[in-house]
Amino acid sequence: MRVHMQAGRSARMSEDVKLVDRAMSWLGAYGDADDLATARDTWKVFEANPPTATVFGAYDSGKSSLLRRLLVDADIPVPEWLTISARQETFEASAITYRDIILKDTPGVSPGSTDARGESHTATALEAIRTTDVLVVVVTSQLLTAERALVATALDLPWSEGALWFVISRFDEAGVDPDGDQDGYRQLAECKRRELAEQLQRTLGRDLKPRVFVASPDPYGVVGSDQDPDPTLWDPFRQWDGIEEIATQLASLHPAAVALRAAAAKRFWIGEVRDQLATLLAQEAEVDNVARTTSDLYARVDQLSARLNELRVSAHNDLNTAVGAVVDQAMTSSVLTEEGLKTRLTEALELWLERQGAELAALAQDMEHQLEQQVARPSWQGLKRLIEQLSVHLPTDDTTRDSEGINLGDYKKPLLELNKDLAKTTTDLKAIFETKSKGARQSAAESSAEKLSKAGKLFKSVDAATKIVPFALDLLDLTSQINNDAKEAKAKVQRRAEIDGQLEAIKDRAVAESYGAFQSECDKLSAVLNELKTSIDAVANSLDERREFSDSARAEAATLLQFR
Ligand SMILES: Nc1nc2c(ncn2[C@@H]2O[C@H](COP(=O)(O)OP(=O)(O)O)[C@@H](O)[C@H]2O)c(=O)[nH]1
Ligand SMILES: [Mg+2]
Repeated sequence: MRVHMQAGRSARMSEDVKLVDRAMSWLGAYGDADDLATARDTWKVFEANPPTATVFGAYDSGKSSLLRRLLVDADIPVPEWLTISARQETFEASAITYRDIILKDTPGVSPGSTDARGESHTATALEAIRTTDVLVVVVTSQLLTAERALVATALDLPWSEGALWFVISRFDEAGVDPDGDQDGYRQLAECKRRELAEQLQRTLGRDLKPRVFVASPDPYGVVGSDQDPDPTLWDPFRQWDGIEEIATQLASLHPAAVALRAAAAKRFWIGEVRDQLATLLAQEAEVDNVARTTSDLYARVDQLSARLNELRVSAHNDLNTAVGAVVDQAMTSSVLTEEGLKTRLTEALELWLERQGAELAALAQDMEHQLEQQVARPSWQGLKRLIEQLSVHLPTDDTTRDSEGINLGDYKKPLLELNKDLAKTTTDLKAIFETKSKGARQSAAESSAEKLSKAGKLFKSVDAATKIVPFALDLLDLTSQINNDAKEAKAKVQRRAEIDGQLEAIKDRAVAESYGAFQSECDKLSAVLNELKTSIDAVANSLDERREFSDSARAEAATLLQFR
């Protein structure tokens, strides 16, 4: 029988060791490196301790009184920090040696507390119970009240048998005076045990099988806040105050210490996994939000690209029409001078430039405006926050080998790269927003306010186009000289056709060169839009990778969190 029990226990323990290894690997791959290092330190310190029992619960439930009672009964001096009061008196988690084990006191939790002190008390208590072999949840006969959700979170871990205790304390105040009606008192105690079991089942959705004690550490408050009371003061109540049973159970902790400690290790590391996973999943919502923003942004940039392409086509058509009208007029004109053609052509090009330049400027301005709006959006700020969150704890050295032989660097690398990637692409994107949208604004300002100098550039192409005009006019002169010669009528028609050909060439050249200059302005804007698209794509890819990372973190954690 004994051999069987031991075999069962050691199988459970090696199961615990395997789970601890897997939890550590998971944390190496998906958790924060600094947090993991801190957890290792925390665990190492605790590992050196004797078996430890920690009291936990709402303030005023009688935690400190219970510890004092145990110490005084065992003739151990009560430390100065162990104070008893109706006020919130315990400020930090402190430990004291009790026989061959350690007892830890914790500040009372005050859930939903908005003041900083209450919050820090709760945090201190939660931190203290991460490292304990036995958790002693102390409640009054009201059972779990305001602290219920908080206790539920603390208990959302694989509690092994014997590691979780409840003390329904201050029971002399529960409603039946034990001195007058001991049977009634016992019945009420049974009733409360059942009620507590039901409450836990309801709250946690599973049966943790805690050991439940019903006790009164200081019946009727006879001792009150005395630090150094005479234990005989409690003698009249010992047969019903339930303290003896707790003391006996604490005394028998030591033989089970190894198994309890293995279970505590499992709980500790799985608790780390649970908390790190929660952090990852909290970031997931932010990632989704940012992903929506990036795809929205991509669509806007795409729209701007489409508008730019439309503008290219319509500007070309407009230019053809404008230059065509001048040349058509020249073709049908009987008096064609170089100056006249030049002036008309320049005029037409100027008007065209004014029209299409304004369109281009409006587009550039719109682009700048839209990008500015995007960057101001809360989800974009969310991206920045996300980057900060993800990179704030990144270790500088990613090749550290830990003492137990697990190469954390190898696990950490993908996350490290991913985060760097995300951080880099975002910086890139931000740089583009800051410099390129300014560039767009500049070119927009140029095309509207400094249109003259711009137009000057285009005039060069007008000059180039009209360079062939003198030759055409020479021909025209020749034509007019032979105008009266009927015999040369055929030649006249032929030369007129040659002139028309020259004019057609002027038209093509004016269109091509003017449009070329406009096109290069459009190209600049196009380049900015394309660069934006590339960067947005990179961010979107990083976000996708981040999501895959969270998904596999969740999937791999599932077996570790199976106890739920
Ligand atoms: N009637 C009665 N009062 C108790 C008992 N234990 C503690 N108290 C009182 O309950 C109050 C809170 O006790 P304390 O141990 O400081 O609770 P803690 O905040 O959980 O540490 C104090 O006023 C104690 O005197 C008990 O068994 N019976
Ligand atoms: Mg206290």
